[in-house]
Amino acid sequence: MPLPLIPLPHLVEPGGDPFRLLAGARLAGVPEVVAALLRERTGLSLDGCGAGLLEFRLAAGGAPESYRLEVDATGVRVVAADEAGLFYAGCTLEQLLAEDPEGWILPAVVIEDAPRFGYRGAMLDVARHFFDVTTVKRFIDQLARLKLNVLHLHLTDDHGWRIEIASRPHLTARGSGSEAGGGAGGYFTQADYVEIVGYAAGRCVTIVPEIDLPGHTHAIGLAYPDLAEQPVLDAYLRAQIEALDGVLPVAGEPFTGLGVGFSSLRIGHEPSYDFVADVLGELAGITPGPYLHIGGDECLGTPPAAFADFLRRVTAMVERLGKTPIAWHEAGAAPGLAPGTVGQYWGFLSPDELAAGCAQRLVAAGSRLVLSPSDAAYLDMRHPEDPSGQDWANGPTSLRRSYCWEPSELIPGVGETDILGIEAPLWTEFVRTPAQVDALVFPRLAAIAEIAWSAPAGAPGRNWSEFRQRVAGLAASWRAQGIGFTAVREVEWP
Ligand code: TNX
Repeated sequence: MPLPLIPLPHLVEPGGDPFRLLAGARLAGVPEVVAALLRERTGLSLDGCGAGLLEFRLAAGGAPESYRLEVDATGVRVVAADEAGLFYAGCTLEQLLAEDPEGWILPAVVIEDAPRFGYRGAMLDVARHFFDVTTVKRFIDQLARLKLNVLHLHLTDDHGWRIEIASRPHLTARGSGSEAGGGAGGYFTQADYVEIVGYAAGRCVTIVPEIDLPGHTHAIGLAYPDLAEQPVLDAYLRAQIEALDGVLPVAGEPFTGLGVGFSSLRIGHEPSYDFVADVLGELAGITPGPYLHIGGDECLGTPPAAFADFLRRVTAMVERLGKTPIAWHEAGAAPGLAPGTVGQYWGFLSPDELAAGCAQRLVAAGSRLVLSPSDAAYLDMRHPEDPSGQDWANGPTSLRRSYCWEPSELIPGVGETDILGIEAPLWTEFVRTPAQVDALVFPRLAAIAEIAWSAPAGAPGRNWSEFRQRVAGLAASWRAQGIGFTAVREVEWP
């Protein structure tokens, strides 16, 4: 059996006798989150009163986030390039922990490791259904342990506005009290958001907040009717909604349906830009990370010229705030985006012309891309063995489909250096509880994490048959964490 490591490290050389981890082992230089991880998993005090040493230290010169980990019978030695490297070495150690009748052991091994992509993300949609701070922290724990380093929070949509904006208090007072399918909704105060950002930073995770604009904005109309267009219900949008659930949007009333694309901010209206400036300004002020996501998807009722005008102005505004804008790939249809805008591709593994064209135009204009191919990386698609979840993206989505794709071969003309990273979004139209989150996210997030971190397929061990075995090897750790993963039939779970 291969060692149960996901994502697969760059280099793994198994050695001789294992290290036996006992209660008295000493932790030297081990980051507090890592020490807590090891204590929590093993139940050992690791108080330094007995035998065994786990020694972590920083050394200049390595690649960002890289580490070297050595385990032999005498103990563990880690050298890392930065804090993230120390943390990831700790995550690797936790995955290596195994139990035998006498207690905990770590197999002897030398590992050298560094990520392929700098942006390795997951997304949680807290707009369709709201998830509280505790649930978000738990999600951060889970993704960080797979060496993902971005949590994109989809904070606003037609169904609700989920982040307090002090200068625009009606947004949460009037725009946060509903959800897809009905429900109480909710929102993060700025203090909640700051708490999430801090918790994430402690696990080397950057929060990327998204305010979806100019579409997906029905909830803004509940708060500031003057800023919102009337819902566009042309023949196409009506037919689309009829096919989904028949719930039509009504201006000024909470939207609980499944339709998309009917809402827009009033683009030719100057107060809209004052509003966006207030919202993005406050958000930038509480977001230490480099990115602000401004949406840009599915503006089906917005004339193309108005859409382009809006994105040009708003990407420039984000840059003036000192942040890098990210927008869904539809932004590629708009000329004149601020240089450096990042595009997020959500087309299929076999791109249609429209999606590929948008992505290619972004790259031609100097943008880099985050890849979220919806039929491989969308966590809200259902598993083959479970009827819950969406299936519009060629669903159901097997673990194998999530795993077997190569980022640099996804979109013609978009190569390795054009790719900033990979992200797996969880949209929550049908997701209400933390248990449902677990069941959709696991095990597929492990596949996405490996694509984002590990060398391309073909490197030793970097293939589907070994991945299946390594995932099975992680089940014990996931169960210990209380993760209710879906036991997909493609894997022989222990
Ligand atoms: C498409 S992906 C959307 C979302 C939905 C999702 C459901 C994207 C940019 N837009 O609005 O929630 O499908 O799978």
